Amino acid sequence: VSATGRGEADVLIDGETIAAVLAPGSQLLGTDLAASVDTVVDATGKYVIPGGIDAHTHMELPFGGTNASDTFETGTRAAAWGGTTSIIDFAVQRYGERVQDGLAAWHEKAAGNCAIDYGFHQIVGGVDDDSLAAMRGLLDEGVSSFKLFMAYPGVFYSDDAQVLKAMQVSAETGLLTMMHAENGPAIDVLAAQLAEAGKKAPYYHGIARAWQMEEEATHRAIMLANLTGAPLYTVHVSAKQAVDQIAWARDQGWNVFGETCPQYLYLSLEEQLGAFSTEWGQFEGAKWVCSTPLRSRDEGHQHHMWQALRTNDIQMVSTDHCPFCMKGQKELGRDDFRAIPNGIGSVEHRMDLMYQGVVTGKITLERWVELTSTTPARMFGLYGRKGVIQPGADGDVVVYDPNGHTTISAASHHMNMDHSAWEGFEIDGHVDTVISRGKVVVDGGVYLGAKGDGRFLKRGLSQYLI
Ligand code: DUC
Ligand code: ZN
Ligand code: ZN
Repeated sequence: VSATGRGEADVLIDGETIAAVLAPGSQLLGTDLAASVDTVVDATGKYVIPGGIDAHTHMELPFGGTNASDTFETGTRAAAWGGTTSIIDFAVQRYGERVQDGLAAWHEKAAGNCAIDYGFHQIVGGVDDDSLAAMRGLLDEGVSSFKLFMAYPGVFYSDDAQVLKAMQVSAETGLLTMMHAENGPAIDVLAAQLAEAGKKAPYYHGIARAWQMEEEATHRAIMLANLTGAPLYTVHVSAKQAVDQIAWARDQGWNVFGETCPQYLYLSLEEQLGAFSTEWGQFEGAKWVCSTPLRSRDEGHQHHMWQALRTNDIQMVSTDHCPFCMKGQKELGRDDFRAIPNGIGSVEHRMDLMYQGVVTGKITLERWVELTSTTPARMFGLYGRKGVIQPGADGDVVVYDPNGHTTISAASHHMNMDHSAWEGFEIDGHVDTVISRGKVVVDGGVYLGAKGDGRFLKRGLSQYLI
């Protein structure tokens, strides 16, 4: 299955690279193919797809007074288990640090530790003359996108003047501007007022981060991008009103794109009320505290988001994998939702969760591949090497069994988390075999990968711009 169609074929991988895609039973150089190769993976009755690309992860992110609980080693291993063979993680520059130092620190964390290939976006948390100059050198480092935050004052936040200046560099260099679009200063006032009124349970995280805060910031980002000529990619879109802003901008013909995450397609704010427990508002809701927040089930965001995936108003699904354990991490906010580290871990489940959209008739098989692999490759300058099964591409291939079955649970997942935001979710389908640059890393429930197999991906400019 590719983004453009489906058919029966044999895939020949030579070393790390796809050598040929052949009609079934083909002869190669006069020999019977199956008899002349070292390893045969029988995919009869199963789907053969390009390895997943998760373009939004946060391994080891220092955040909320702690570090995201997956290291590059544990997080990329879990990704491999789930049929993802490349990640793009976010290197972080904080205010007062140099961009070059932030990027170097991320190389140090990842090098020699990854099970699968990895690239970086650059978070620029302190836009000033020095960082603007450094951004002009990012493409030479193989980093073709940077992320700004309109949220998190005092942590990663950029004000409008900083956003404007960074976008001017984006327009000049072709680097893609990725935006966390929420009005942080207004959210922080609302959050403080809720806490002051004694409303401190996890649920109020989602109340403070109202959809108006996402719609407004998305619109502002779009207008600043249009003014400067910067291409804009809005991360983790959750509100239907933000989707509409992106759709409107795209209707103008502008280079505006949007990504959503599985949590916004399946989970809702009501989870934070303790929908899976008996007592409303109890702390279990902290498992689902992420930003942008889960939206209210009754407001129709999920239905709208699935529609947007069909119409290409939203182009990609990444996880925003940012795992924290309940014990010692999420529980930092037991007395106040503002101290709960924000994030959900899903890097292992994205391919399975999005396949449920195929099972339930919301998207086609081809769209599943496009949303999870081919578009991420095109969007972030990896296409040809990644995101497609064709001669010359890296041998990143997943065999997916549509008749398999999985129940998601913290007891069996491979992420370094003591709980799962998806506990008990029933998955129709199963990742059977995962091949990463020609090496079988997952084989029917057996892990054969190794730390250090993954290499840094130098990325080129986005191939998705008009
Ligand atoms: N959102 C999260 O949920 N976690 C990390 C950062 C972010 O923007
Ligand atoms: Zn973000
Ligand atoms: Zn993120």
